[in-house]
Amino acid sequence: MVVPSPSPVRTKKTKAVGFPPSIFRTTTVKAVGTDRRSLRRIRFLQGGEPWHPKKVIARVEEEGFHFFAKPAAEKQRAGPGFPFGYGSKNIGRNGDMGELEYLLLQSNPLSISETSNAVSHDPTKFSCAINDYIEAVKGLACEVLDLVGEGLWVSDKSVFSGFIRDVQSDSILRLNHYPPLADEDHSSPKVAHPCNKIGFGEHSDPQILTIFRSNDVGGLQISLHDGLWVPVPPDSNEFFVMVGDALQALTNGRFVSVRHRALANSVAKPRMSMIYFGAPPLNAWISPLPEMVSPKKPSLYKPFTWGQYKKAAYTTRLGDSRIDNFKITNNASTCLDNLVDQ
Ligand SMILES: O=C(O)CCC(=O)C(=O)O
Repeated sequence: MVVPSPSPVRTKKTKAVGFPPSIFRTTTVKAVGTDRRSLRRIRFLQGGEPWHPKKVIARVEEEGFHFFAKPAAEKQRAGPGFPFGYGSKNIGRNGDMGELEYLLLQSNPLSISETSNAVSHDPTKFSCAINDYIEAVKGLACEVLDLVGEGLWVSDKSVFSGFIRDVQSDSILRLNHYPPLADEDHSSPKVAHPCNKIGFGEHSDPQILTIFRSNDVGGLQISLHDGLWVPVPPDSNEFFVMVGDALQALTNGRFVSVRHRALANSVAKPRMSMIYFGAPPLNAWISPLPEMVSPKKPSLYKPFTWGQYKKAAYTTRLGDSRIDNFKITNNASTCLDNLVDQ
């Protein structure tokens, strides 16, 4: 379980760590965002004892590397990656490609248990590792979201986390594996030089909140408002928290989803990221909270269900700005109706 430190949220302000407001880094000792600037300490406790996220992380990492090391034909048995399971290079079904392979898992234990049979020779070990990790990062996501609710002074501070805590939540876990790219001539040994090939294309996450972690191989980049790409230094001891499109809509644009991408891996060591996407149930309605709307700041987004948003997202390319299709503009209803009726 993740519990907040007892220090009051608005008295402990620390300067953000160089990232824009839509991405925060957090460890057991530092930093999660409560509003656009303030950071707050989080202690990890389980049954009153310090919780060691490293053990939970290490088990998933071991399972992931073990799976990705298997022969391609064996991995394919856990496919296709859409909507869930093993995928290689294809991202979604609209032609987006990347220099990676991945495992996409629905976050509920029943679905994980089913997938485990195709993924591992020891399905119980695999599903236990995944379930424990999901529980842990879900707790972290909910904690962050409660702090967001507190920081925004909304009447029910658990309004955001409630979507993810719901048993019907559509949250998912993704393990991305970026094998070292072979040198062009396949002869020289691989060297650690920067690579400009795209591993996972530019996009923002559609869900509410993303809890991102990777091993110590770099690749993740975020886009600043002026379009400049900034590398996020890898740190296997930290989680990165990213705002998703649904949180942008719920907060009426007070929090802005972060555009990010991953470069292909050019170093000899494989890169693996583990990404938890905290999402609402499919039938949950998403619209700016009343507290976020005023005559000066009218609602920017038309109400939609998470199922509608997902369906619309599936019809677009990875890099498209999906949330724009739900903006209230003169022709907003036309856009929305076109997308969700397909
Ligand atoms: O693996 C990474 O570093 C980024 C991938 C990503 O953004 C995603 O899976 O949505």
